Amino acid sequence: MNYSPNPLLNRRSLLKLAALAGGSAGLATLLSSRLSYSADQNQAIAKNIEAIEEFLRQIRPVDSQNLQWTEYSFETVTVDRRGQIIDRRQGSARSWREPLGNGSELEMVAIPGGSFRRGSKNEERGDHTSSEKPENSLTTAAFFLSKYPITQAQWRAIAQLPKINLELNPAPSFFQGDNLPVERVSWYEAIEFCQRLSRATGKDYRLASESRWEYACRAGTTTPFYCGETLTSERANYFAVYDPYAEEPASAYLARTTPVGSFAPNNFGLYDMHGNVGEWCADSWHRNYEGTPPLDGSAWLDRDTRLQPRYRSARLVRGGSWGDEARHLRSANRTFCLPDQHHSVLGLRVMADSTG
Ligand SMILES: [Ca+2]
Repeated sequence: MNYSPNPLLNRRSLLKLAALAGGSAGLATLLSSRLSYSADQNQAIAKNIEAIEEFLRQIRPVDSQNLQWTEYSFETVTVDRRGQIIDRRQGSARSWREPLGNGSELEMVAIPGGSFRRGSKNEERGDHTSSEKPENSLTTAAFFLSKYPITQAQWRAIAQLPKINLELNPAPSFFQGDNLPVERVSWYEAIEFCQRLSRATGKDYRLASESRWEYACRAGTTTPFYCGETLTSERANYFAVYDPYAEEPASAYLARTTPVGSFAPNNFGLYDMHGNVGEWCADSWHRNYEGTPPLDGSAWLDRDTRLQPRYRSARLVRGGSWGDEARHLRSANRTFCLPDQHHSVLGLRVMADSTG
């Protein structure tokens, strides 16, 4: 990283800073903070939820034959429980680029199809509410996922396009910078982004399903993190000064978002899956994997009637953020926010289906 970290902050100054950023620290405390920046337009779009769910169900695969492919190389690392590097590997991945019109472009990575175990084992620390149980086996077809969370330059390009259902603020983020991830966007606004992007490009873009998100994050690994048994601030942007996950020392805390791609990627060549901003997924929140979750990589869209009515509209958020402790960044970790919530810890990444 070519960034100078802030001096270590204690919990008190963190909370003060996070309050300035629009709420309490991290996704984990977001719900208890009862913060909701509902705008009138969000209320209007909430009435349109059937149309949105239809949009999420209907997805035409992008023809992988008609794309301009490039291959890129990267180094991935594996760490032990102390956060020490025990393995370095050269990886490569294939991607294609979608021009967005203002000089920015969207890079989409080919994610191979495959099977995996979703969820966490009892011996994996951090699943305090058993939301990651029971583990289940899934198989997904190949798909495309954006290499990075959506940046502010990308957001601005799409926000300038004509409205479909909802106005988009071209500069909604608390931390400003073209190459920083966009944040303070609601789930409804993330959907509007996908709708405008799809209309402008003629390709169907969606938010990832949580199952594909986890599959893509794990990239073949079964450890708590794609880089192994724990994290340090050299591996991801998160609240590394508090509550170590394993035996790693406390490390630097930046208290802000970082330019996308600042840390080593996973085996699929995806960056910032752990930390930086949490990422909206398409699915409705279900409090665990009991019931009938789809096992083919598609989004679980029906409502969880076991939840209090207030939370039935909640949507999945994955990957943890700059304000979360390591356990909230685990590949299996699940959390949720209400679909009209905006926060400086919340962004998005986009997915497209593939013909193969
Ligand atoms: Ca992330």
